[in-house]
Amino acid sequence: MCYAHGMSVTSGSPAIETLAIHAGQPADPTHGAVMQPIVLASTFAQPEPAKPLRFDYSRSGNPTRAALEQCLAALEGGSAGFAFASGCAAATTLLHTLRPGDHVVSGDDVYGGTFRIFDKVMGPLGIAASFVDLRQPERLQAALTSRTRLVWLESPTNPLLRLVDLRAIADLCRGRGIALAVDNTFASPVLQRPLELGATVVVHSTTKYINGHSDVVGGALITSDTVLAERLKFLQNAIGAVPSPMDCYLVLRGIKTLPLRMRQHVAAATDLARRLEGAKGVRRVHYPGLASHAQHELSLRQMSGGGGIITVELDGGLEQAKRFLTSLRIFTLAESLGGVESLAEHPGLMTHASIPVNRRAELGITDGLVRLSVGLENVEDLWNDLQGALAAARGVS
Ligand code: P1T
Repeated sequence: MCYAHGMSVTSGSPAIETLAIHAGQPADPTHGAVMQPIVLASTFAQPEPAKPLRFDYSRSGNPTRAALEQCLAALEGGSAGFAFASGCAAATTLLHTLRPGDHVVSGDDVYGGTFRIFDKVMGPLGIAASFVDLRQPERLQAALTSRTRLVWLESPTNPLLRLVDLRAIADLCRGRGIALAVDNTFASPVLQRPLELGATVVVHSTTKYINGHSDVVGGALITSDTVLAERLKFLQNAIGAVPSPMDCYLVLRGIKTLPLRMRQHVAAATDLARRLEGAKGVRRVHYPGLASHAQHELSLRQMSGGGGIITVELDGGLEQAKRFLTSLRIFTLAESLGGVESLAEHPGLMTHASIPVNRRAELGITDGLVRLSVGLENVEDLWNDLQGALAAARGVS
C-alpha cells in the first residue's frame, strides 16, 4: 500500500506516528500539494451516464472524506473506515445494521447520548438493549438471548473510567457469532487498538481526541469485516449522516499530531491524578493509570497509557461540585473532552443527564462527581487551578 508520494511500504506496517501523517494522503497528483485538498464539490462530472470516475456524488463519497476514512482505518488497523457527521451519527448508522426483534447488550456505563439512542431511538424501532456491567465477562453470558446480535461497550467508560477486558469479551462474542462494537473514543488508537483484540467494529466520536482541537463534531466506524463494511457503506450513503469536506480536512489535520498529543495528555493526567489522590476535599480519584484503580493491571495489558481524562468524586455534594466547577480559571466548564484545552464538567447535570436518576445512582454518577479532560497547558498551571477550585469547593477562598 502506498501511504504517500514516494513512500511505498512493502514489508510491515509503519508506526502510528507515520500513519497519522501519511495514511490515505499521497501528495496531490495534479499540483503536488502536500496537504490534502478540500474538495467541496457536491457532484462530479461523469464521462458517460452512470459511469463516474472514482466519485459521483459527495454523500456517497468525496476525495477529502476518503482520505480521512483511509487514515482512520490505518490508525485502527482496519481495512475500511467510514466517517460521519457526529459520533451519534456513527452509532445510529451502525445500529441500523440490526432488525426489529434483535437484542443488544450494552455496557452500563456509556455516554448519556449513546444510552439515549438505545433507549429513545432504537427501542421504539423494536431493538431492545440490556445494560450490563461488563467488568465481569461472566455477566455478559447471563445477559445474552437467542436474539442478541451485538455487544456494545466503551473502555475506558464515560464517565467512570471503568475498563472492560476486550479480549475476553471478544472471545465470548466470536464463539456465538455476535458482533462486538467498541467505542474507542476515550483511549484513541494511540493507546488501544480494539480490532487487534478481537472487536468487530470500532466506534469513535472524532469530535474528541482524534480531531483534538474542539472545532469539529464528527464520528467514525472502522472494521475489517468485509460483509459489515459493505453494509456500512450502503447505510452511510442511504442514511446520509456524512461530514462536510471541510470538517474531514480539519480532522485529518488534527490527526497528524494525535500520537504526540496523546503522550502529553497521558503524562499530564497521570501527574495530576496522583496529586489529586492526596488532595484535601477529594474523596476518590478514578484514573486507569493509578495503581489504586481496581483494573490497573488490565490497563497495563490492553492500553499503553491511562488516557487524558480523570474523574473525581469530591467531598460533599452538588453545592461543592458547582463551587469547584465555577471556580476553575484554566479548565473551562463545558461538555466534551479530548481537546488541547482543559475542560471540566458535571456528568450528572450535563453529559449523562439523559440517564434516569436511579440508574445514575446505581452506577456511581453522584452529585459530587466531576470529570476533567486534561489538556496540553502547563501542568503546574493546571495543578494551581485545581487546587484553587478545591479550596473554593471547601469554602476556603
Ligand atoms: O458528540 P458526538 O460526536 O456525537 O459523540 C458522541 C459520543 C460517543 N461516544 C463517546 C464515548 C462520547 O463521549 C461521545 C460524546 N461525549 C460527550 C460530548 C461528552 O462530553 O462526554
